[in-house]
Formats: sequence, C-alpha cells, structure tokens
Amino acid sequence: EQAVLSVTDHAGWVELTLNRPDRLNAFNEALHKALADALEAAADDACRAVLLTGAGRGFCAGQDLSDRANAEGPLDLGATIEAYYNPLIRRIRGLKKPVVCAVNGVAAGAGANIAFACDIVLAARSAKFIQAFSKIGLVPDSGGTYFLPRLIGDARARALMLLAEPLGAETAAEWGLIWKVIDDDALMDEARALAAHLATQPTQGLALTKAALNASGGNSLDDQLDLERDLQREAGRTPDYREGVKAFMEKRAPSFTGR
Ligand code: T3D
Repeated sequence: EQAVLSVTDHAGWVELTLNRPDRLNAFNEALHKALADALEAAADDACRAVLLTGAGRGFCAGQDLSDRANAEGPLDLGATIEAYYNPLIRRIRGLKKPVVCAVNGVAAGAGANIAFACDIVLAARSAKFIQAFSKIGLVPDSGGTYFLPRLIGDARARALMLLAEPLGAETAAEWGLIWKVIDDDALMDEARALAAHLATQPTQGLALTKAALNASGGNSLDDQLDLERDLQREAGRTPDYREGVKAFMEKRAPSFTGR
C-alpha cells in the first residue's frame, strides 16, 4: 500500500509530500500521525530545512470528511483539533529551521491554514486557497483566525472566512498571504532549490529569526526589543556567525555548518 506521506531525504533537508491524491491529500489519522513523526524526525540537527508539498492536483483539502460523514451521534471535533491540528501548527512554527511550503494545487480548510503556518509559501499559479470551513458549518482552525488577519488585515480575512470564496494564488501573493507565485511546471524545481539553499544557511540564526517573528504577533514593541536583544546574544555566540563575519572580511563565500 502507498504511504500516505512520502518522505524524501535530500542533502541536509527533507521533502514531505502529502500523498492521498484521490482525496486531494485530505487528512485522516494515518496522515496526521505520519506527518507528526516526520516533523519530529526533522528536528534532528542534520536536517536544516523542510519542504512540504502535496501529490497530484491538490495540495490539501483539510480534514477528510468521509471520516466524519458516517459518524453516529455528535462528534467532538475539539478532540481532533487538540490531538492533531494544533500540535501540527505548533510543530511547524516551533521547528528550529525553515519550513518551505509548495502549494501545488487547491488548499482548502485546514489545508490552507497549514500552508500559511509555514515560513515561506510558494504557490503554483493555478493554486487556490479556500477557507472552506463556513460551507460546512465549522470555524476556521489550524491558526487561520490568527494568521490571516495579521497577514492580510481583518476585512479580507473576515470576508474570506465568512464567504469561503476561493482566492487565486496571484491575489494571495498580491495581498501578502504568501511569498511568491511560480508557474505550475516550475514550482517544484524552485521550491527544491529554495529548500536546498536554506539548508546551507546559518540554521541557528534562521531559527532565532523565526522565534522572533513567531513572538512578534503578541508582543509590545518593548517586549520585542528585549527579545531581539536576547536572541541576538544567542546568535552572536554561534560558530556560523563567526564564519559569516570572517567570510565577509575575507571577501569569500561563507561555509556555514548550521551550528
Ligand atoms: O473534523 C475535524 O476534525 C475538524 C477539523 C476540520 C478541519 C478542516 O479542514 S474542515 C474543512 C474540510 N475541507 C473541506 O470542507 C473541503 C472539501 N473539499 C472541497 O470543497 C473541494 O474538494 C475542493 C474545493 C477542495 C476541490 O474541489 P474540486 O472540484 O477541484 O475537487 P472535488 O471533485 O471536490 O474533489 C476531488 C475528490 O477528492 C472527490 O472525490 P471523488 O468524487 O473523486 O471520489 C472529493 O470527494 C475528494 N475530496 C476533496 N476534499 C475532500 C475529499 N474527500 C474527503 N474529504 C475532503 N476534505
């Protein structure tokens, strides 16, 4: 049987492909567990970047609704959020290395918000993002109500979530919801080149940068200035910082080790 998640090791980085293409890579428990395991494994220092993408024509259609349709009696959806979606978002944000997302096709429901939790999001020109939740009577989850207002403002976030209208990749990029739109047939080459590049960069410095940005949403300017001071202190003690400065002074390319 095909694995629900394909894990491909590259030199210093890992590519994770959601692999339930006939359901547009919707999440069932097996996929949640496989992705959680793969992200745990990616915490190893040998891995310096992660690329997340989907197999087939979709990126991810969120929760697999066929798992929900046959349920007898009321479901406790809070339990799945607690057990799977929230830990997934915390894992992506907390991973001490960049997570690149290549949105190869439609990203709906939790599938869209998982993409927005990643550090750098590239999308195929044909991709669409849909806050599909309201169509079935649910609330946006996986951090959507946190990320979207911050990325695109309340008015756009609110309408997208209340109307569940699809948003094309180009508009998503114009609005600042994602980093870049790439032609469909070039997406994976670009995304892999980006992940491979990030895997050669000062990983600890990038992790500390990620920590600063993660905290910025809830901090006052004073708190954020203090945090920057603390994180800079840590960055300044890394061998990669020494190497970066040395290479600059010697007018040569740096050779970072991720330490
Ligand atoms: O339950 C909890 O634990 C709470 C957590 C909730 C998190 C959530 O993500 S809730 C939101 C769930 N997702 C959705 O509501 C999206 C449902 N899907 C769609 O609206 C559409 O499929 C898309 C807009 C994403 C794509 O449309 P289209 O026309 O390109 O494709 P399609 O024909 O609808 O889908 C292709 C196949 O994938 C189809 O199967 P078939 O007919 O070929 O056998 C379709 O049923 C299947 N599929 C798509 N999304 C899901 C799915 N099957 C199960 N679950 C899905 N989410």
